[in-house]
Amino acid sequence: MFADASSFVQSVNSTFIFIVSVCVFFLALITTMMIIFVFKYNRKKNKKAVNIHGSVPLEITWTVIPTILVIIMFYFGWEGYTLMVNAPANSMVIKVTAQMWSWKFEYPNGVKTDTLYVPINKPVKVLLHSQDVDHSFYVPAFKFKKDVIPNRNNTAWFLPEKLGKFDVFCAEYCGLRHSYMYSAVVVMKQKDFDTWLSAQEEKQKDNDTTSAVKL
Ligand SMILES: [Cu+2]
Repeated sequence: MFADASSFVQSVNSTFIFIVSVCVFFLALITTMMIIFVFKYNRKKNKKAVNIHGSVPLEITWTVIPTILVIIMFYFGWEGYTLMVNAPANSMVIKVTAQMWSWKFEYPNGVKTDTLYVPINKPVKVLLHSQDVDHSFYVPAFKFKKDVIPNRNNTAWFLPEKLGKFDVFCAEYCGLRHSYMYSAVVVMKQKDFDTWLSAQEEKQKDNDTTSAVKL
């Protein structure tokens, strides 16, 4: 959960921890108060019920504190969101096509793969297309998720900061084999990536020629 596999991980984690801490704090506070009140205002000790008719300081307190807290949560969310939607100009553009029930990735030189390969420390902008129904491109290790909707061209970006192989899931229920719709993103050194990409280009060119000859 805390592995910094992309540049978004830190900010998403700190926002998440902040929200969970606030929730846990209030859960503990309210539960404790409830238990105390159950004993303190027990019917045996307080034979006659008393009504109170509002309290201005109390009303202000429980309006102002939650308002401030949700504004802080909104601020963190908004800041993270604007960062996630604005891809840097030097991003490598990869077309991602989702269909029931697989992913296809297409690189600037036309190479197509089922697994996503990217170089480390280089921003990657994804152009998301769906051929059929709603899907969602989700890389948990990158704290990255974006819906892939038919007839709508969503874009997003991420910056991989750790070498390795990470899961890619579809995070939008898209039919019977939705749970099989997974792939992987492999983060490589720039040099290895360049070698891999040109090798793939050669290979796919060869395949094209062979299939053309067959025809
Ligand atoms: Cu899907």
